[in-house]
Amino acid sequence: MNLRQLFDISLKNRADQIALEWEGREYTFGEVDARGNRMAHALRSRGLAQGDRLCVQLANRIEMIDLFLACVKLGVIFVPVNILYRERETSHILSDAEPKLLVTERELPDLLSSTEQARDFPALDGDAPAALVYTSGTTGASKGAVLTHNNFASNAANLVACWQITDRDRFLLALPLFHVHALGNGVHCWLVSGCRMRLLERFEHQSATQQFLDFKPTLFFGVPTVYVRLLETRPEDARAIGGTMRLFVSGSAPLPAQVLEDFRKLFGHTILERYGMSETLMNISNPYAGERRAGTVGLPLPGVSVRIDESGEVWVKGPNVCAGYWKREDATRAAFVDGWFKTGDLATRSEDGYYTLTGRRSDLIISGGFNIYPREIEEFLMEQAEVDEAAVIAEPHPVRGEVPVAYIVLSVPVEMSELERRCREKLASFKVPRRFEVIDKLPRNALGKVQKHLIRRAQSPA
Ligand code: MLC
Repeated sequence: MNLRQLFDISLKNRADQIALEWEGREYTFGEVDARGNRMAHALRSRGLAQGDRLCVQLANRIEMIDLFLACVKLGVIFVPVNILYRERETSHILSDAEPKLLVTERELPDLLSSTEQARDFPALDGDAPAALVYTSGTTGASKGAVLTHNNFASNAANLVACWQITDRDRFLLALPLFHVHALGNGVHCWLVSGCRMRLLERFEHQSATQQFLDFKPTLFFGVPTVYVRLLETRPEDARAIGGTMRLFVSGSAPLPAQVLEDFRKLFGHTILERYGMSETLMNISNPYAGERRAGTVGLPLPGVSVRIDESGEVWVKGPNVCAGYWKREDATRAAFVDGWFKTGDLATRSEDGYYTLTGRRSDLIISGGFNIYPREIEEFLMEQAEVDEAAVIAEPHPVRGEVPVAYIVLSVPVEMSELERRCREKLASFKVPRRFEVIDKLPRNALGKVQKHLIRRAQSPA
């Protein structure tokens, strides 16, 4: 079954039920379907057909859902692009994905004029690619993980079953739709379960309490930074929110055990932590009914095989794992062995099967749930005439989990504020180093490889 047929469970069978709340308006599943059909015809009239790519760089809005549904219906490959990306970051994705069309706010008015609604779409195999999600390895340039209809379908079926999501749920979604957390988990669970979703443009901690009290959701997905922010909620509001809530889920970065504990005291709910990644969607999850164990990510989801190799690295295999990297056979070969995908994450498993993530093989930094590849920032810094060498490392941060800090060796003096200004101009805001520290030289091993752990040790107080 492809995603179009899977989504029809709600789009056709629940046509008169309220599906979506967006900017104070309610839309039925029938209306959501009709919007998707109209958008599909608009894309088709621009020449997009099965297998073509559509890049979309938009903040959360109903048209983002229209575009995703249109792609699913046509078999066009959806390529979401982070709205915080600057031209330097976007241009790589555009040249790699070679889309027929890039949709930003500018292109939208034109696409919304279609009135054609016929559901005359091509037959599609479940193995057809549904999305390319760009993610970097240890190299600076990002690669497109090819996620198929079957990948998304198996992921959604798993989450709906394991987290007991039904059409009685009220789901508040405030995460960005350009990532798999909101798209692969959020939008798919909504359309498969037929629940009611209120979509927000973004999570704003100043207005979050009001959104919860007003919508009275039963279901919420967040990254740890969101839960840290929610700890600022007034106790009486937290009790009211907890009273109508059924399930809080956390993922995309490790949830500190203390946050889980403080959240439980305030809201009366134990956050359910799970583990996934762009290439694999969801792999491991704490149980809905069993023990949600603090500091662990729980047990493998149905159909997902997990093993830990001698070096402690996690490998996964299952219907959720992507088909490979777009046009990158070398990277695909490096990441897969006999159908097993090498995650780059390190973990241990308890006697009773709970997995605990203990670290990462790469020096990936996760800030507020956004992935940062130090190599990309280092390369940018080294392009600056005054900078000889640069190493970017993670520093713990109470709200964002981690933030990037740059250690640089200069050939000519330069103001740090000037370096920061240049970073801000060319890199997404979450990648801009919080601090720049000038050092004499980077510690290297005999092979010339930078020893980042030594910088960290030299900088941390004894
Ligand atoms: C963050 N910013 C945004 C934004 N999110 N800007 C526009 N739209 C968004 N959606 C920018 C802000 O402008 C600001 O930039 C900076 O980020 C911090 O914002 P803040 O207002 O201080 O927010 P804060 O309370 O710290 O919360 C940020 C956040 C956001 C947690 C809401 O970081 C976020 O939505 N993160 C979710 C990322 C995510 O969905 N990851 C999933 C990856 S998928 P400036 O310039 O002022 O610094 C994956 C697989 C898996 O990993 O397993 O899920």
